[in-house]
Amino acid sequence: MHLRKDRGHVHPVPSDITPRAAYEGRRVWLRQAATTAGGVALSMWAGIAANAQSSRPGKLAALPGTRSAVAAAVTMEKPTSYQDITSYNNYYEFGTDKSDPARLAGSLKPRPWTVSIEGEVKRPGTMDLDALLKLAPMEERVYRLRCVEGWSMVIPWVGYSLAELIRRVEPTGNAKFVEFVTLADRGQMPGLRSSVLEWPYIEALRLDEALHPLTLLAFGLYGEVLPNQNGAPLRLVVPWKYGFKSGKSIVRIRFVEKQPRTSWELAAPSEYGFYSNVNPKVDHPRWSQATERRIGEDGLLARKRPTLMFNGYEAQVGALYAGMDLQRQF
Ligand SMILES: Nc1nc2c(c(=O)[nH]1)N[C@H]1C(S)=C(S)[C@@H](COP(=O)(O)O)O[C@H]1N2
Ligand SMILES: [Mo]
Repeated sequence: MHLRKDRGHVHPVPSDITPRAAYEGRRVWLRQAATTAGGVALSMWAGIAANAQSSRPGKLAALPGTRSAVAAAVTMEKPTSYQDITSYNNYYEFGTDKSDPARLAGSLKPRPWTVSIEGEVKRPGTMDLDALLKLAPMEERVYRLRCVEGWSMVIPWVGYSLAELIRRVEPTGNAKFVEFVTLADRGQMPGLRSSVLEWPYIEALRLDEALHPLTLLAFGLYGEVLPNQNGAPLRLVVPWKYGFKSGKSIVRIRFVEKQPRTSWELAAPSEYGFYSNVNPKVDHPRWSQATERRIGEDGLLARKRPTLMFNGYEAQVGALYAGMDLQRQF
């Protein structure tokens, strides 16, 4: 399990994305935030963000993000190491072993890239990656990612709220759900030879979930563009749902009236429901969901962590599910 650096990544150079002054300016801001009034929480936040940035791995093009306006976007937990985040992956288009994506995703070409916006919107069309990178200011958001398999990580993502994009394309009154279709190209993705899932990989959210400010369109992590194995050049991150709701390498976003059939529902409807909210009280049919193992804390003495309702984001997202029976709509 190690990163291959020898395959040609064709990522943007930093100057394509954010003027150097803005990047440098953020460092100054961070220093000030940590030293002037502003309280313990702010300086703690700055400490974490500065950590994430000072340990910028220097492997891919820089993609810095500024402090997120979404308060809950910052957890106080220590980010998982870049090495673990980029070598222990689920990306079935490159194989089903955790080490397959890091080993094989070098064949993914994240540029040029376009995303097609379709369905119930007033402004459908094709958006180029460069336009998407400039659409809204990049923010750093440290979110927990909890996989349905029972492990978790803490990842310093870079991106902006999906709502920024949704507002600009103006959904019609008929748009009730948003479907995310990800790349399925046999030439780039050896895992497509397997029929473990139906390709392309499809995920979907209710429109109000998609509009929630915590729902992130991510373009980077640890201050750099996304490594291929983490879903370059752009992916979804829905922090209160199991990891599989966060589709990688998105090529199509469709606004629809009826609830879409998603890949995991099609593969195993009794195990993976549409909502897939992290919920310690609803077990997977084959295992408990009450606890989780934090990647990087393995070993004999590692304690299991209790899994939190909505992955710890209950205060922010609980209202979206008021009145729903979450045992039935799991
Ligand atoms: N296109 C695509 N997206 C995907 C997957 C996948 O197999 N294909 N796996 C999902 C699952 S199960 C998880 S847990 C997360 C893992 O993201 P990470 O590898 O960046 O930690 O990606 C999700 N997005
Ligand atoms: Mo997962």
